[in-house]
Amino acid sequence: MKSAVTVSLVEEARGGPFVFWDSLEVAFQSAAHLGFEAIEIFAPGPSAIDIAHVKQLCSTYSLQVAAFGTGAGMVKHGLSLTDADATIRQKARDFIASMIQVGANFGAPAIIGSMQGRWSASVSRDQAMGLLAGSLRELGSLAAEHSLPLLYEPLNRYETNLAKTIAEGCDLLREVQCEQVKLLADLFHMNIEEADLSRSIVAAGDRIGHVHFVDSNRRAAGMGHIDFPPVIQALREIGYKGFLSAEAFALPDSETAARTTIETLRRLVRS
Ligand code: LER
Ligand code: MN
Repeated sequence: MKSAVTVSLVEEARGGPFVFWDSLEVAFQSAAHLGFEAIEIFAPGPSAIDIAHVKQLCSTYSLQVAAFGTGAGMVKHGLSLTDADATIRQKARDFIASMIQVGANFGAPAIIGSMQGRWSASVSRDQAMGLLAGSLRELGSLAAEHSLPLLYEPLNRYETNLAKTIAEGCDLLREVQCEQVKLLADLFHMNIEEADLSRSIVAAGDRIGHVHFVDSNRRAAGMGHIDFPPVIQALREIGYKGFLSAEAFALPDSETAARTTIETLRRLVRS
């Protein structure tokens, strides 16, 4: 398992669950100094990523890009894959497709979290699940062309009413029928929705492709009450080799949140 830490470049998301905020340079420098292996980038959109510059940072600081978040499509532009309006759904797919193409420069997958949207009075649950499955299939094939996974993230009940648990995510992936699409297990959302974090991870097995590593209160791992050893044990049991990526509030500040995460990780991986 590899360590990663998030950076947000999206001003509209300020105060959200990202560790670094101020610039890519600061995030890369601090992450490298603390001993992280990768950075996960939450960017305003494809054009906000200067590919040559990010490649230069990766090489200067010997860091990988773990993944690219696509939630800015929702936060900045109000796009979602399950919107009632077909034009908005198409723009949502185009936005994610261009983030997949940006990620391909770094071998980094795109994450579909808040861009999944929700069902509503104008789009029934069945319709929304069908639209989501279709988009995941289409975008999963694009990711496959770049030999990348595509990460789908179940979210807690306050953020979506589509797939909220890892098991519901697995049901959805069975319908999608595209091996490229993997689940993102965010421990904060799981702490709200799952009966047992470790059992859910073991049941999903190799469907899990990424982990948002964070505590119960969405602060850095070690600042809340998740019992991490059984979670790490479950990930070992399924042979998980991907990233444990710190998607947590910058509390009390970015540096402390990042340091606490890496210290918790080292303790867990050593034991
Ligand atoms: C949103 O709550 C979240 O966890 C993000 O990773 C989704 O884009
Ligand atoms: Mn997350």
